[in-house]
This record gives sequence, structure tokens and C-alpha cells, in this order.
Amino acid sequence: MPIFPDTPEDVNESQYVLSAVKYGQLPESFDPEIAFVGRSNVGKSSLINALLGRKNLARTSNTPGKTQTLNLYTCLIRQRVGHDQFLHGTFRLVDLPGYGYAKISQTERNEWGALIEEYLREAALRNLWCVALIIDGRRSPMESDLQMANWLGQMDIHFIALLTKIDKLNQSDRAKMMRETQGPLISLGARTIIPVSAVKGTGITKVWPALEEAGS
Ligand SMILES: Nc1nc2c(ncn2[C@@H]2O[C@H](COP(=O)(O)OP(=O)(O)OP(=O)(O)O)[C@@H](O)[C@H]2O)c(=O)[nH]1
Ligand SMILES: [Mg+2]
Repeated sequence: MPIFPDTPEDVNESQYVLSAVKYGQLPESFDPEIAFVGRSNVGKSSLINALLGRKNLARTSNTPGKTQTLNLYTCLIRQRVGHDQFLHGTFRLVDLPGYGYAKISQTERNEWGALIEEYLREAALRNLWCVALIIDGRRSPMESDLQMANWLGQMDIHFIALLTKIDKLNQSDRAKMMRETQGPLISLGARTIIPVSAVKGTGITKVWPALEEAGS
């Protein structure tokens, strides 16, 4: 059983490894990996930073389509388990290129699609622990989100759904969003659904335990 952090504070060190435009550029993986997929601009990179307790490790942008590559990060965990006892472990985070961005050429879109698809097809080889499917919490899941959820389910890849940017919603709209999205996403195979905000930190502490559980 791999060791994952309980909170961002357990992440002792995190580092950018490389960006890949083709699957073949990825180094072999011996550590467990957690991959982040979602539409362009939903907040994947921001969420990675929030989960690692870093400000600018993963590059974020107002311009959709910023992460055009697969970006790999490596993380060291140092988790206190007793007075002066610690658990140590390493894992990787994979920031996949955002899908569903209209203003790119068909060629580019095919390349990104192929990269996402090939990465996920090699899930077992890559030691993929689970996937975090990131969905914009301000609106209902788009067709492409449901397609991705469906595909993950069919490939038997364990995943959780994270509804981002919920700081933009009031309490009653949050509850409504959860009611509307829970059914469809759970029926497609999502282990759990967590509303989060990378800006306010809402829900972040729930994400690590959910990711750990999802892969087991
Ligand atoms: N209000 C709010 N804004 C957010 C949140 N997370 C991200 N953003 C903003 O959304 C925009 C996109 O964030 P990114 O993290 O770059 O999104 P991404 O999914 O990595 O985007 P691509 O790399 O283009 O696919 C930025 O302007 C962020 O500041 C959030 O929880 N709340
Ligand atoms: Mg990004």
C-alpha cells in the first residue's frame, strides 16, 4: 500500500520533473501516480498547488489551454506517526493537458487527446493509483466531462470527481450543484465527489484521504 499525505503539510518536498508532448517522453514510473484530468481552465494546476501546499509549482493562467503538455511532479512525504516517528514515501502527480478547449487547431487537439488516452491506457504499467477528474463546480458537468467519467469507468480506472471554484457559489447553489452532479457521476463510477476551492482552500483536506481510498 503506497503512502500518501493526509494534508498538504505532510508533503515535505515537491518538484517539477518534466513536460511531455508525447507519451514516449515520459520516464518509467516506479512510484504510484495520481493523474489530474479535466477541461481546460477548470483549475487543475491550481488544485495541484493547493494539494502540495505550493504557490506556483504548477503554472496556472487565466488563458484557457495553458497546460498543453503532460506535466510530471514528484513528491516526498514525511508524515508524523508518533512522537518522533515518521513515515516516508514518494509519489508522482501528473497534470494532463486540459480537454475541450475550442480555440486550438484540430491537429493540436488530436495530439493532446492521444497523449491523455495513451497515458490512461498504460495505467497499470505506470502504476496509476487513481485519477482526479476535475469539473467546474459553477456549472453542470459538460458532455465531455461525462464522457471522460464514462471512459475511466469502462477502463476500470479508479477515480474521484472534484468540483472546483465553489467559492464562486453560495451555500444553496453549492447544495443544488452537489444534488445534480452526484447521481450521474457516481453512476459512471466516481468513488466520491468533493466540492473544492483552490483559492479559499475549501475541501482540500478531504481530497488526500479520498484519493488514497479511491485507489485501494
Ligand atoms: N475562484 C476560483 N478561481 C480558481 C480556482 N481554481 C482556479 N481558479 C482560476 O481559474 C483559472 C484557471 O486555473 P488553472 O489552474 O490554470 O486551470 P487549468 O485547469 O490548469 O487550466 P489549463 O492548464 O489551461 O487546462 C485561473 O485564473 C485560476 O486562478 C478556484 O478554486 N476558485
Ligand atoms: Mg493547467
